[in-house]
Amino acid sequence: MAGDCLDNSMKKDEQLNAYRQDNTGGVLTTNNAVKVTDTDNSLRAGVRGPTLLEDFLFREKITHFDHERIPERVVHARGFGAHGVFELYESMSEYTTAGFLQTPGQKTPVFVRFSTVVGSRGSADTVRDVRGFATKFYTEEGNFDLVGNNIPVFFIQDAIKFPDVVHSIKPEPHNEIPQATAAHDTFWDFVVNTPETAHMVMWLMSDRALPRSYRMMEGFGVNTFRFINAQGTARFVKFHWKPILGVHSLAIDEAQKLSGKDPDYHRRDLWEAIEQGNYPEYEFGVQMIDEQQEFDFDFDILDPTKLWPEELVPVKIIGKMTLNKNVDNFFAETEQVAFCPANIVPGIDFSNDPLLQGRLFSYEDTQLTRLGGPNFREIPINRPVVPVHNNQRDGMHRMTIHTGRVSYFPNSLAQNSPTPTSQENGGYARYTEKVDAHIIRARSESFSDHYSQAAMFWNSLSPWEKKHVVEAFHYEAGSVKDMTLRQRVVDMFANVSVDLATQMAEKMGCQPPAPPSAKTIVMPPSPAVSQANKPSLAKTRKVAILIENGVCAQSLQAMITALGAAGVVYETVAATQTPVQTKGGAPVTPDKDFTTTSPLFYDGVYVPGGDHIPALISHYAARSFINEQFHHAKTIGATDEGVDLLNATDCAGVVPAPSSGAPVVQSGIVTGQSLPDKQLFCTDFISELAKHRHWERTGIPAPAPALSQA
Ligand code: HDE
Repeated sequence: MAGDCLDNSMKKDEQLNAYRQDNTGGVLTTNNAVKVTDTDNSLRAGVRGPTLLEDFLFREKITHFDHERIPERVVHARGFGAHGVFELYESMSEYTTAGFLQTPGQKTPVFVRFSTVVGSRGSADTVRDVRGFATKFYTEEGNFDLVGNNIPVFFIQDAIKFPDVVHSIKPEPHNEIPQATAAHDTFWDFVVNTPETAHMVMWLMSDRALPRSYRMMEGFGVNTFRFINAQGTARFVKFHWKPILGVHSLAIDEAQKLSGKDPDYHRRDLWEAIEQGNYPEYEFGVQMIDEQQEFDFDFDILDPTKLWPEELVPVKIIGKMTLNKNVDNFFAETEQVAFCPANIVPGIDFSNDPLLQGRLFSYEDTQLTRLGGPNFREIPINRPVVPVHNNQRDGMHRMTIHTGRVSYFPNSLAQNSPTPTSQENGGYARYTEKVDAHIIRARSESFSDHYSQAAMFWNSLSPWEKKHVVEAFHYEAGSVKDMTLRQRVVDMFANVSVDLATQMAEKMGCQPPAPPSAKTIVMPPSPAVSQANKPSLAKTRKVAILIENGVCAQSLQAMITALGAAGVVYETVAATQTPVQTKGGAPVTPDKDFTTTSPLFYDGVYVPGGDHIPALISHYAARSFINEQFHHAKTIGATDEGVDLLNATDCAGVVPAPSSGAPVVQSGIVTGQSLPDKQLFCTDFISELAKHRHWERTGIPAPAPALSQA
């Protein structure tokens, strides 16, 4: 029995079962369940005559279609969701009474929706943007929504400014251009006039805003919440998700090209990983600060433009979330899911973080319009897994049929039920925080330092991360047409780093930055903010193997076996999809050809030796494949004659001379010649692949691939 309570992982799935419908094998009917004889021809007066208004089959089909769309989310419109389970590692009963955080091993079903913020529903996945990371925990005490982002801070300190920041970054209103990007005047106009944006803009210009995969990004609750324990003791808390695969990003050029080659790149990546059983995993962590320590820091712990450096306030890892099931229906689940930071459970509470306070109002408000009325919590994906009893009634799309005549409280006719309960019996009670203040429209002085943490972020980055930040400013702020604004961007970011601003000025055609004007404090670097310090694994990476007639079967097979054993996904790629004759083995049907795939879709490429290399060298698409992999800093491997292909590309001069004894590795390029132990080569290739990218190689924009210049 106790074991049953611990494992609620399937409870949401079982609940959804009641709503799932498989039409396979069914007879076509109307929504009234009347069987349909013909769904291809309207009812008309004579085969060439007018269509009749009485045709209810036609009317129903068209009317439903006409109303298939609902308003997209005003922000975070483009997203992708998946089901999963959260498992607790250790009891948090010392800190919170939240039921799902009590017993080690306890499992809670979850639904997660990842998103971009700015783009509309049909925009591309790989744009430079913040990513939403929203999780609904279906707990035994009701739904707890952790509606976070992949960046730990936010642009503004007060929610009343949210419409302003969003209007500035969305496409400009007169012509609705540009889509899904900050690279235009209105955004930077807002930034230079709103210094509190500085820290978040630094993160937005960093590689964090170009994730390689939803599986490889951190999540942050951003706002400060509270944990409350059974004794009523409160602690401030921030929530974190840490991906097991580490935090990794795309190159700028790669991300921009991917937007065209595969606008669904992140969706597809997540969908395929789950279908393949490569379930994405994220550890759940909390940072906690005692109420007595509220004022012990150089920053205000309620200010959402500040993070709590992990070196000062360690992240305590308390559980793990595994995403293990794709949705059955995108609209019913991912589009209709409604998250809200106000959805909390006993043991978790809000703080006076002014951004959080405003968010508590906005989500439900926007959902009333988006989901058509006050009953959206009855939509299957939004329903709690525990019963709901109250006196709320009626409204658009009400599903529940309440029996009885009592819909008010207090009452005698139903013995005062449904009845409120005490906190001891699991009732939610707000932390009895003392508030003694004057009503005022003003910001706390403790929120006025906008640059110290922005500088800390910059100072904590590795050299290649800094280089990418400069390149990002170059593209994003360098796209601003108004030169006065551009100069103001340069001058503003001199408050973060004069070195950064000087590099920006050179690239953006501006004057050297004005001396910093803001007062800052020097904070020690925080290694935790740098992606260079995160785990990096080969597992679930994707590799292309270039083949043609004459490819060495032994080398090909050795690599395929090694990649499979390391959990690396691979595809063979050739000029066409006609089976390829191998040297010394059976024919192989290529998984993809140069037209149906792109080097952008792979983390690495391997070129086995064999008699096929002259054919590959003569094929522009094959050379271009290697060039793109090279310029996007990806792992490249070649054995025997395969090395000749590398030397016929931009890699020439950087390719390590292959040795017959052991593989040679240089800047992520691995070569080997007639190796008796092919496993040795594969091991080196895979360990280079695990490094994600070899950024020291980037800087030269990759040439655009042409497909058929033989
Ligand atoms: Fe949101 N945000 N937000 N936000 N937000 C919405 O709610 C809002 C903020 C976040 O996958 C909207 O249902 C205000 C911070 C995510 O469905 C809206 C402020 C963080 C999602 C809204 C913020 C977020 C939203 C639009 C105060 C990270 C997508 C559609 C400045 C902690 C959830 C909707 C999903 C969505 C308001 C700031 C995360 C308009 C007023 C900070 C992940 O209600």
